[in-house]
Amino acid sequence: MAIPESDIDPYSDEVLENPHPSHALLRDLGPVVRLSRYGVYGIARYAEVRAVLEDWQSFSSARGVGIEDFSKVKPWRLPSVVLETDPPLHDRTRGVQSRVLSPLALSALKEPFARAAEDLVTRLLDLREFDAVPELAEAYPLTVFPDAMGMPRENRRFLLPYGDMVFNSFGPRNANFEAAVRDAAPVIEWVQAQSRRENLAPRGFGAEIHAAADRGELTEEEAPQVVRSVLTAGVDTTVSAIGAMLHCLARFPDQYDRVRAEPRLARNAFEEAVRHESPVQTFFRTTTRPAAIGGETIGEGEKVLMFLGSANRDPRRWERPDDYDVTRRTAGHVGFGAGIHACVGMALARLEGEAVLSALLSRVARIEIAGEVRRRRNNTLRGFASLPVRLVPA
Ligand code: OVM
Repeated sequence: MAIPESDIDPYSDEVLENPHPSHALLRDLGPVVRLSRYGVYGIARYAEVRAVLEDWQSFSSARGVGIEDFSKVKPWRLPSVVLETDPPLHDRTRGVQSRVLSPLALSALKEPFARAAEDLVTRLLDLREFDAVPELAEAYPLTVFPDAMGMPRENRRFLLPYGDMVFNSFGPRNANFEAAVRDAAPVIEWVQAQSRRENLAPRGFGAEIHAAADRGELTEEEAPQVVRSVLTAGVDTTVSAIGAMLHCLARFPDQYDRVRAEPRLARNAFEEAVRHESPVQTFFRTTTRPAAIGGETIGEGEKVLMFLGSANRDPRRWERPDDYDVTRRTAGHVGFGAGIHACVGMALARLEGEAVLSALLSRVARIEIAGEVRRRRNNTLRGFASLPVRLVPA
């Protein structure tokens, strides 16, 4: 058997706008496909994506989780000491984040997050019709997340262009990347500065990460890098996930009714939105040795592109994969990844998603699309540039 080839360009405007037809083609070609445009392998089926995520020994992150191989091309920014590492370094840095962001550590945030969501929904009900991207999907994380980090009030919006740039950088150096770098240039220094101890409040995730350095768990140099990692990964992702949830609930009104009838489903409704949309669409690994994928073997030093969004809609794994179903058993989806690099902030993301939806349920009878929905173009993140909605009061 030979590994099939495809000239599909996952980073073309057309595919980024609507990746689903290309994902289906890639899945049907085989368990692993050579993507001829970029000289990398692509994996679009659920079983193989999951297997690669769970085998860090063969599929390394230390040579970058974007298209560039750090052993061949100098990384364009200081590599993340969490995302772009393997054990043992990864386990030490990740361990600090993991304790700071654990479900138990976050339980104190449930109340303030709920209150912030209720306040926001009160204001949005006054507006009635608005663009849900800036007014809700961005507004909510941009309030609660920097508060929880211990950041000052000023310039919080700077986190958005920074994240946009980094998530673009995992793909090729195309027009999306170039534009994002231009937009983010003025905020890069600010983000670095926010990661330093003296700019973080004495209580919050930032201070807790720096405290780990006092205990010898991180070096003084690593601590701000571990904070930077959280700042980079913590906003654009939840913006996209909350946007996806609103889009789903507006397009599947019976599902919104279902959650209203049983508010305990709010958590799963958010989770299902993460599966359905897969805000983080792709990440790469690099093979450390010849590695088997679905019966084929690829050599050492190859870049492997995992299509998380495709895995999450693979009909080999999911029934009616394109339906948004708030009662679906979502366990096993790879929207947050899997294995040692699985999203360390997922409990925080879930808390945000659940708080937003719970606040909507009691006051809003229906969410309607009220204008032209426009997708945002990013090499890694799937989200919206604009999502006009109308809230029908309960
Ligand atoms: C990091 C980082 C950046 C972007 C995404 C991410 C999804 C992590 O700097 O560690 O995880």
